Amino acid sequence: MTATPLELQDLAIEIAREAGELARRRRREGVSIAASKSTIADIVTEADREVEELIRTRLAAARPDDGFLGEESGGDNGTSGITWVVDPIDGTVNYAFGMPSYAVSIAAVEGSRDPGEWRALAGVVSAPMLGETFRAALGEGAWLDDERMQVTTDAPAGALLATGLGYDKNTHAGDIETLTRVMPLARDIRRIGAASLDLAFVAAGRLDGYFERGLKPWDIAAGRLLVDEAGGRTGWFEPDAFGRSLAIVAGPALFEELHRTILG
Ligand code: LIP
Repeated sequence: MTATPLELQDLAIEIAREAGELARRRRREGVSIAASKSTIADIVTEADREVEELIRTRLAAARPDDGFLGEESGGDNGTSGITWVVDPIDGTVNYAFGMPSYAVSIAAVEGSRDPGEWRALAGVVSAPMLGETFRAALGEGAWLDDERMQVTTDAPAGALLATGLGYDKNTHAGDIETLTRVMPLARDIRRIGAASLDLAFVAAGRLDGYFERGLKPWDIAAGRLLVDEAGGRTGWFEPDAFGRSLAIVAGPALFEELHRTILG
């Protein structure tokens, strides 16, 4: 079943908005933590599971031959060569604490299931509490409502950067040391708590750049296409001693500076 990137994008928008509404409704009714994952701080709520199930069901009905890779329910290989990579609620800790910075992230990719190698065709990041849906289709630009997004190209007062510290306490000292080295480039730092939104905000020029170790494919699948289509650069680099790949995201010049500063 073939489809253009724009058709895939439109399907993702429709499903992401419905999923976002479900997440919002469930949050109003009260959150229950279903389990901890990699560490006690790394949680999954009942809503994460329910929202992923909704997305998976809708995608399977619309495109039964495609593969699926989701944060909560794993994956299966399809036969079409297209895989949907889904984070039902990116920013689960924000969600659980009642913070508005969470988003549904849905991407359609082709080729490998490895984020360093796949080709993204469409990506949507929908933030129900912000009332915003960021979207991109390969070769069609990145958009927020009717506005075409564009990454920043200079930061005369220093770059407004975002980063994240993962859930594993053993990695915090190293990440803080990296942050110390990056600070001379920075105007200030933000920790938004949802990687998909960090990427969407770089695409929209609300942030100049972003870097974080230990992200998962579903955290960044949609957001990377937003940044690429907004004229930025995204890199996914070799894992560190803890097995955590490094994502660097920025406009072209700042990307080089961050790369040099973090990886030497
Ligand atoms: C989270 C990210 C967050 C990052 C965490 C985690 P989740 O995704 O978006 O920014 O620091 O490591 O991956 O678990 O909320 O979907």
